[in-house]
Amino acid sequence: MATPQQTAIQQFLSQADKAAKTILETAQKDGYITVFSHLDADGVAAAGIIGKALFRLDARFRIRVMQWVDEKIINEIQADKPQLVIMTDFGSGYLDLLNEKIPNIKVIILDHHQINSKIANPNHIQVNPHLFGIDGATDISGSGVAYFAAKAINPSNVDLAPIALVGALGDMQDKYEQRSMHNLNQIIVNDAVTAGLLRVDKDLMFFGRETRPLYKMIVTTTNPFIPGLSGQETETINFLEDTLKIPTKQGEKPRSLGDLTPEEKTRLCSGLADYLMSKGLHLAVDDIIGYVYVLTKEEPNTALRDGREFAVLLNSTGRMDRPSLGIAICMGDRKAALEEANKILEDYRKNINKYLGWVAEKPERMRELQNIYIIYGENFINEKIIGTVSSIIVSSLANSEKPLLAFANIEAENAAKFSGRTTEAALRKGINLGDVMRLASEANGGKGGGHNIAAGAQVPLDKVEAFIALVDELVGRQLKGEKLGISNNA
Ligand SMILES: [Mn+2]
Repeated sequence: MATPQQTAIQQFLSQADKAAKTILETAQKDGYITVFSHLDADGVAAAGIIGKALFRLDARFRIRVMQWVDEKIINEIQADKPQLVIMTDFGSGYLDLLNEKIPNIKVIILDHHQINSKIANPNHIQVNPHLFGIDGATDISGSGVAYFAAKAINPSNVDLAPIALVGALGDMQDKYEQRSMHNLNQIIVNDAVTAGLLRVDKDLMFFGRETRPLYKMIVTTTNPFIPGLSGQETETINFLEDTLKIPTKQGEKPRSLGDLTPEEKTRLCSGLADYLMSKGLHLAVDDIIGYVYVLTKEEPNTALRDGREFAVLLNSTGRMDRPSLGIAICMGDRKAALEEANKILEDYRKNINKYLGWVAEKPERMRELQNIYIIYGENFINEKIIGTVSSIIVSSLANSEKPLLAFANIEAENAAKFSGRTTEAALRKGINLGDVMRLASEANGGKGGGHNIAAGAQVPLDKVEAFIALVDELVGRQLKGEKLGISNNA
């Protein structure tokens, strides 16, 4: 007997098969295919996976990356009349719009976001885990859905499994025990390991294991914050070199965590555990250890070697208006594309630091309301980076029950873009930010939605204050245990 989970997976895979057949038929008839994808790490990875699969089919196609499905995309589709449109990492939130504007165009939607419609148009084939009761917030990402479609097109596309994993890491789906993956994501991990492209290790969870000097990684860690070492360069180097006898350099070159021998790693782990204990910290060593995903065919000491660093690199290309670089890397380009992407990543980090400094500078830039925090990014913060800024700031509010919203203006569209993040504490209280953002934006002439933990919305500029007030009220009602309307979580 199949378990309910196995049955759901089977149904999901046969839906991916259906999408694959349509893609194959279109390519065989030499039809023109337009791919639209979302501009975050997951969306860029999804576009790379589908791009590679189409390239291998010798199909005629082009890829466009954007923030959301809107009238501009629809107008473009109506003008170009491609034989097939593929949407990756978005689309399921726009079924009504597609049905209203382009009911006769073939569209394949490879998405993991909540589904907002009950309309079934046979021209619009949707592959989405929510259709089968699989959690799209944690168990598969947009690039994962694209991967299963690509694998159904041709089993040789399993070599794209590491890219699908990178997308899932970009969407922070490593939410299971010790940052492991689950369900469909675990199948992707297994595929990648079996193909000899991935190694899953248990290791220290500090970010930057391949590209950052070991001592720097410890100096800059804020999660966990290690008193006496975090922020203290000399102390950290002494701790590593003298106490633990771990050289921090090889010749002139600083060593990264990825460069350590297994013995040195064991020494580092137990050394850190002893150190934390001596400081009276209740942090178990298990709290700083988790699964890391090593892309074994990538060069050591590059961002592509570690799944999480790879995701940050892809995200930066999307956010900095260079998604084609990220897509090229996912499709196999290295050398020049990688060099260029590293520069983009550097600029991206500078931008984020600039924004974080700006928010901290004046209290009115981050305001505390009854039930939420709100960052007034207005014309200062780039709307494409607003989500990253709210993710970083919300991580410092972990014990607060108030979700965080941030917004930036998009003057050209006379609108404001909101990005919302829920804290762990708020999540435990039953906050579903996706519902809140959808209801509050629709009541104010905008649109929005997303997951319980992360959501977005766009509203007209003159409705910003009304929208904020309604979000504050709706969150307050959820905190009191009220269910809001009907959830779209199909
Ligand atoms: Mn996604």
